Amino acid sequence: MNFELSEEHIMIRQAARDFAQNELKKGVIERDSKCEYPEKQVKRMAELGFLGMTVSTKYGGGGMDTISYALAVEEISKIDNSCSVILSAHNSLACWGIEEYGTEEQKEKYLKPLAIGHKIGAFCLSEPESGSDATQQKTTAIDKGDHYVLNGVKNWITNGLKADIYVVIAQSNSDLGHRGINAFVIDSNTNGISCGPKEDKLGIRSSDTCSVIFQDVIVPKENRLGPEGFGFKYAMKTLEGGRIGIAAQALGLAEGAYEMAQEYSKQRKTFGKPISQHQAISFKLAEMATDIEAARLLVYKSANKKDRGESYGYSSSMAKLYASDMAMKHTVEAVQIHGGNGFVKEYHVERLMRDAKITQIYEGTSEIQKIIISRNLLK
Ligand code: COS
Repeated sequence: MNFELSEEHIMIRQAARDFAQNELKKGVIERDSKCEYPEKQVKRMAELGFLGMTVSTKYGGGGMDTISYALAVEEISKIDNSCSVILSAHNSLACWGIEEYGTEEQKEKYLKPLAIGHKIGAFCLSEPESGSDATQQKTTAIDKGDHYVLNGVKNWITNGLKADIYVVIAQSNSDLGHRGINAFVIDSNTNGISCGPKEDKLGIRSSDTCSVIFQDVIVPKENRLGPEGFGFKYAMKTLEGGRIGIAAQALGLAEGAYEMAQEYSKQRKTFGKPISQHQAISFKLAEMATDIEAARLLVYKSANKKDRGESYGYSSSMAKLYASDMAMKHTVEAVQIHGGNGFVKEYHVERLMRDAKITQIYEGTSEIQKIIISRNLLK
């Protein structure tokens, strides 16, 4: 068993750390306040190769492993969780499934521009009445011979407004339940597709999250991903990997908050000494550091399982459950350590606390992760 990162992993982590420190930090508070999409920063992520980092080199991607991806998400999340979720949704939710299940033609047409970051991808699964219970898809994709016609509304779509390419999950035959569901890859400018307004969110405020509406959208048969009726499994497999990205995000933002709290506690004095010298604070820091380390091991372990071709759904759910609950708990503590300063935007930790909440919700709530983990234990 080897717990050390390779030279290459260390280099990737450093590149992501430098990018986050030098190019994301400046302006992050303002972008968050104004819900301003990080247009320039996303372009830079494309130039630096982060956007298609997990896509194989055959299709123009970086050909990097899941550990590298987790490290990049972790580092970027210390500073800017809107950028890290854009990166994570693009890689895990859009690119991965197209590469895994798409035809050569679909990969040529859709994956290649995603891999080089010329186009942005989004994953359209959730609906107003189908979030945790993803089998209950109300969006329909009716088979009309050589094409399908899609109608319905998707909710909470990360990259919804900016995406050029959507992966869409829809029901084609409700008599078959989840076995009637299909997955499609669709240009976002196809006739009949429109977006709702950008959501005004508690956290990750500068990423664009919106509804996507499909009205009599004609989708050729060749745009179906995988065989007929494979859509639900396509979505579940996609989320298994997506959860590694969200777990890495939670890990990174907890680390970001911890580093700020540690630094602050060494500067701030009360009762004649730095607050880090009071056990009330040093014990908090000790707990934070220990929980962060535990989350890191879970995140890297699930990424490593994926890289080794082992089954990783159970492991990625554990990583996401632990890392996201840990991130929520410890970002609250980081604000507490900052006292009144923690409550103002200038000190960044309140933003990380707000951002942490979504990691317990998207790509399956903590409760959903417990369902997945307990089913695995009890089967
Ligand atoms: N990989 C592949 N197939 C899977 C799978 C997985 N991880 N999980 C379930 N399936 C398959 C099952 O094998 C079953 O197929 P068959 O009937 O052909 O055997 C089918 O999917 C239905 O499985 P199951 O009965 O277990 O589904 P449930 O509806 O009971 O619930 C959970 C499964 C809760 C795990 C699933 O609905 C889930 O993950 N929901 C959360 C969705 C989510 O994260 N939403 C937020 C989206 S943000 S993008």
